[in-house]
Amino acid sequence: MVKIVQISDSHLGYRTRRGVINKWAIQNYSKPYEQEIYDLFLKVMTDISLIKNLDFVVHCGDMFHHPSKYSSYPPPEPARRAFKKGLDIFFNNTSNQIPFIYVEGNHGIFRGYEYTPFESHIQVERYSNLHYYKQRDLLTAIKNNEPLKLDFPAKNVRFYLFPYFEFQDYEVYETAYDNWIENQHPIENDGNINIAVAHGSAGDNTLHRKINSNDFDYDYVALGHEHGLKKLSKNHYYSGSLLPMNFKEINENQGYLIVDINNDTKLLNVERVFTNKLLQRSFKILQIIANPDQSPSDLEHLINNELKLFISDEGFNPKIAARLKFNFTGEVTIERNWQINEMMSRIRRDCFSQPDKFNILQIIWKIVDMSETFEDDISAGIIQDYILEHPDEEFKSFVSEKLTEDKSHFNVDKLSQLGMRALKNALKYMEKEKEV
Ligand SMILES: [Mn+2]
Repeated sequence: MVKIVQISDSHLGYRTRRGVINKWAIQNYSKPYEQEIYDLFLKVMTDISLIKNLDFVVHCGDMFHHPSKYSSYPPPEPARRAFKKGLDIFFNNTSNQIPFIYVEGNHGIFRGYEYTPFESHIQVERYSNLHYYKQRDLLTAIKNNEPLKLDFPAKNVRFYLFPYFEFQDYEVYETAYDNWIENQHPIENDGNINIAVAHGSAGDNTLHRKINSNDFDYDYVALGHEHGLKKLSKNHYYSGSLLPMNFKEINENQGYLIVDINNDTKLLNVERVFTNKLLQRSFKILQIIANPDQSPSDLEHLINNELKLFISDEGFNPKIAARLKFNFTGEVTIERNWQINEMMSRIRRDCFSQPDKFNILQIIWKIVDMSETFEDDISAGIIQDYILEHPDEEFKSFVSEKLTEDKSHFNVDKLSQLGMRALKNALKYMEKEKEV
C-alpha cells in the first residue's frame, strides 16, 4: 500500500479585493480572509505530517497567489512566512523522511523569468526533501525530448510531472508539447505505481487531453487549478483549494485527499477531507427579486432585512465577518439598475462606517436582468453583440485586406482562425475576471 496526500491551490497571499472594508486581521500584517488561509494552511500541514504510514505529499500548484498574470508583486511577507513555517512543521514532524512534491501552477510565478519565488524568496535548498518542478524544468525536458519524472525505486512509485504551461498559445508550443508528451507514457506493467501530477484544466484548455483522458493508463492523476474538490474519473482527482476564494466557489467543497493505492491491484481508496467546513464566517449570495412595481424604499427594506442578520453587539470581528454578494434578479429597468447601484453604494458605505455594529467584511452585488440570462455562453454570439456582425467573415476580409496591402503570403484562413481564437479567449477571460 502506498499512501499519498494530495493538496493544491493554497493561494497563500490571496486577499479579497472588491467591496471590502479596510480592516486588518493583524495590524499592518495581514487582511482577514488572507490570514484565515494562512492559519488553515498551517493546520493542514500539521495534520498531514501526523498521518501514520504516509509515503508522499503532492501539491498540485499555485502555492502563492502572487505574482500572477496581472501582478508582478512577489508573495507578501506573511505568505512567505506561512509557507516556510508550514514546510518546517511538515519536515520536522516527519523527520524529513517524507517527500513533498510540488508542480508549479499559473500563480506565484514571475512570468518570463527563470527564477521563481521559491528561489528568490524561500531558500528551497534548505529543504532537501522538497521536490520542486517549475515551468523551466518542463521547457528543458521538452527541449531535450526527455521525460519529466521522479522515481522512488524503493517504493516502486514513479511520478510524471506536469507544471502549468499554456501550450495552446502558439502552434509551435502545441506541436512541441504533443511530441514531448509521449515521453510521459508509462511503460506497461513496469511494476511501478505510475502517478501524474499536473496543474491545468480541460475547462480552459490548459490540461493536455492525454493527461485528462485514460490514454496513458496512469494509476492515479493528481490535479490542481480547479478550486473545487472533485473526482473527474476513476482515478483523476482535483483536491481543490483549502477554502473558497470567490462567490462562484462557495457552492463547491474544498479540502485535501488521502489516497491509498494498492500495489498489486492498483485500486485507489480515496478519503476526502473537507476543509471548507472549517470556515467560520458567512460567505453567501443573497437573492433579491426586483420588479418595476417596487418603490425604492420597498427595495431598500428587502436589502436591510438581509443585512440585519449581520448586526452584532461585538461589531466587526475579522475571524467571522461576513462576505456577502447580493444578486438582483427579476425585471430590472435601466432606471432601477441605476437606483440599485446608488443604493448599494450608500448602504455599503453605511455598513463599513459602523464597524461597531456590522460584522461584515465584504459587500458586492450583481444585477442580472432576466433578458440577459438567455445568452450567457461565450460563443460567437457574444462577440457579435459587442463587436461585429459576422465576426468570422469580417475578420477574414480585414486580414485579407491587410495582407494584400502588405503583399504578404500568409494563409488567410489560418490567420483568421487564430484571430478568432484570441478574441474568444479574451472574452472568456473578461467574463472570468468579473466574477472574482
Ligand atoms: Mn491555477
